[in-house]
Amino acid sequence: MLLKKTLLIAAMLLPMLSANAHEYEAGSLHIDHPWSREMPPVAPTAAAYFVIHNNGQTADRLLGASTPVAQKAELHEHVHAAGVMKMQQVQTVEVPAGGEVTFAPMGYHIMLFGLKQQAKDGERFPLTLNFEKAGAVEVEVAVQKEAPSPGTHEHH
Ligand SMILES: [Cu+2]
Repeated sequence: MLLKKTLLIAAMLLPMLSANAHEYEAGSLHIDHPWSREMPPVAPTAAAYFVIHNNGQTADRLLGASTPVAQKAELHEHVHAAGVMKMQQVQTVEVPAGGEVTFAPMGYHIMLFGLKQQAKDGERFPLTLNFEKAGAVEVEVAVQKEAPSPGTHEHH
């Protein structure tokens, strides 16, 4: 009976916890709050966002990404061309020494194609980011309805 109650509370807390910021360290890289917007179940693609800080003395480079939930993951950017917004694939994204790169809606993003199913608000899925120097870094992408509010998080 007590165990049942504990499990119930854990199940109630879980969605709240996953809405919180989470972060990852890999060498001199710090990856902040990977997230993805909840999409309709029929949507063929999704996008993942995060911020990469490089606290090191040398630049690193994001070379690609992969996830078991999609057939293909590409690095994309949004570009303005003749007044039209479109997105296109980029081969690599540099993370400058002592700098940061933001993946966010209307900017850089990881585009996921061939999803087996759309994740729902409160769920998480694994994503592996492949860096030139830091190597493969696995993060969990939090699925949420709204973009995370900026500035909830302090950095040095
Ligand atoms: Cu895209």
